[in-house]
Amino acid sequence: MVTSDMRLHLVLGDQLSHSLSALRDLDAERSVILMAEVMQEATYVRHHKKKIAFLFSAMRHFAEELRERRFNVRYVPLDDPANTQDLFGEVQRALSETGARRVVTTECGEWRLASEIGTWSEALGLPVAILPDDRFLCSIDDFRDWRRDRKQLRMEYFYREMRRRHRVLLEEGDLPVGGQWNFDAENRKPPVAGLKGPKRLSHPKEAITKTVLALVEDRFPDHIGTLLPFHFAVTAKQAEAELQQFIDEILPDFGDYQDAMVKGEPYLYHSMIAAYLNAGLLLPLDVVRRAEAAWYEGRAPLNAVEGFIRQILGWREYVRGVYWTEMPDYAGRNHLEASRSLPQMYWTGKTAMQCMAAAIGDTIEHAYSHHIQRLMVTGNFALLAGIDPAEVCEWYLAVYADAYEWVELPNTLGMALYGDGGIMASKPYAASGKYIDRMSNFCGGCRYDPKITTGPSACPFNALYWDFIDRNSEKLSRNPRMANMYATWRRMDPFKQQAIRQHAEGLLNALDML
Ligand code: DLZ
Ligand code: SF4
Repeated sequence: MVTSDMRLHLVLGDQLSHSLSALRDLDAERSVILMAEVMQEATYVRHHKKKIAFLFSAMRHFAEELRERRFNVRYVPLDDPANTQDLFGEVQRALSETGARRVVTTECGEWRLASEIGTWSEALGLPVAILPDDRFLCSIDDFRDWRRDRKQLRMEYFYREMRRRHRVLLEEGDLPVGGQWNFDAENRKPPVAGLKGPKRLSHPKEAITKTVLALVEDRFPDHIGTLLPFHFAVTAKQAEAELQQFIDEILPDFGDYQDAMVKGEPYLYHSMIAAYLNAGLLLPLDVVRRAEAAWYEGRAPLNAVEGFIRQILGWREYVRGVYWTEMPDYAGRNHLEASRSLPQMYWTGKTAMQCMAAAIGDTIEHAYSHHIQRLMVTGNFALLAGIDPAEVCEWYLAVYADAYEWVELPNTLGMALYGDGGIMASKPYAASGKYIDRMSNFCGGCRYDPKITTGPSACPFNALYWDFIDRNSEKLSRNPRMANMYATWRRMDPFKQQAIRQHAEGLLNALDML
C-alpha cells in the first residue's frame, strides 16, 4: 500500500550492518529499504575487480537477509535497464515509485558523497534525515572535542582515552593491564627462515556470488586485478568465521611478526578483517571484546592482543577523526611538493625490485597487501621518489578491498607520504633498502643489492633515501626526530654525496625501467 508517510531507508555499500542507525526504526508497512549498485560508486576511482565483486555480493546477501526479516527491500542491480547509475537518480526513482515522502540514511564515509547527500533535501524538497554512524567508537564531535586544544595530535594519547572510555584491557584505577599501554617494541621481529602463516578459510561460492563475478568480469574488464580465485567472505556469518579463525589460530603470533614480510606469504599473521569491518559485516567493538577475551582466557599473549586492539580501537578511529576534522582541504595537501607521476609498475607489478613486485603482485591478485608492505614498500618508494600524493592516494583507494577515503587518505597522504606535514606522523616513514632487507626475505632473490648505494646493482631505495633527505632538507632538517639522518648525511664525503645525487637522478628519470 502506498501511503504518504512511507519512508525510504538508503543503505550504502559499506553500511551492511543490521544495527545501522538508518535501519533502527523500521516499520514493516511504511519502510522501504533502498540499496543500489551504481556506476557512480563503482567507477569514481577504478576499483579493483575483487573489491567490486566483494561489495556487490555482500550487498546482495545483506538485502536477502533483510528480506528474510520480512522488510520491504528495493534492490537495484547494476544491470537493471532502468538503473540511472547514480545514487541520487535511484533515490528519486524510488521516491516516485513508492510514494515515500522522506529519506533516512546513515552518515556516509566519504566527503565526496556526504557533501552530495547534504544537498538532497533541498533538491528533492523532502526531509532527508542523516543519522550518526555509531558503529564507530568515537563520534566526529567527540574527536573534534578531543583535538580542540592540542597543538600536536598523537594517536597514543587518543588511544589511551579510548581504552578508558570503553574500559578495554584496564585494571582497577584505570591503569593498563600488564603495566604499560603499548607493547609495540615487542612487535618488530624479523621473519625467521620458513615463516609461514596458516591456511585461510575460503567460502563456497553460491549463486549470488557466481552471478556477481560474471557481472564484474563483463562490466569492468579494464579495472585492475585478477577476479578469480575469489575467497572473500560475503556475509556477516562468513566474516565471523574468519574472525574466529584469526582469534583462535593466528592472533597469538600477530604481535611478534606484525612488521615481517615474506615472499609468497601475503597474509602471514594479519587478521585480514579490514574489508569486513569497513563494509559493516563485522563491528569494531565486538572484534575488540573478542580479542580482549582471548588474553583474559590465556589464549593469546598481551603484546599480540594489545597491538591488535590498538589498530581497531586506536588507529582506525583516530584516522577517521583526522579525516573528518581536516577535510575537505586535506585531500589537496602536498607538504613535500612531490609531483612525479605514479610509475607504471604500480599497475602492472612488473619491476626487478623484488619487494615492489611482491607487494604490488599481492595487491593485483588479492586486492590486499598487509600494512607493512603498504607503508614500507609501496608507500616508502612513492615517498622517496617524490610521487604526487593525489596519484598515490587514488591508487591506494582503488586497489584495496578495504579502502574508503576516510581510512585511505590519512594513511596514505598523511602517514606514508608525510603530505600533511606531520599530523599523522611525527616524521616521514622513509627507509632505505637496509630496513626492507632486515624485515623481509625479498632481497636474497633480487637483482639489486641492499648493501650497495650507487652503481648498476645498487638497491634503488638506498640512493633515493639519501637523495630524499637531501632534497627535502629545508622542510625536514629541523625536525628533531630527523637529526641523526641529517648528521649522517652532512658527515658523508662530498664525493660520495655527489655520486648518490647523480645515481638518484638517473633512477628518478627512469622509474619505469627499474
Ligand atoms: C565502493 C562501492 C562500490 C564499488 N559500489 C557501490 C555501489 O554500487 N553502491 C553503493 O551504495 N555503494 C558502493 N560502494 C560504497 C560507496 O562508495 C561508499 O558507501 C561511499 O564511498 C562512502 O563510504
Ligand atoms: Fe627491494 Fe632493494 Fe631488497 Fe631489491 S634489494 S628487494 S629493491 S629492498
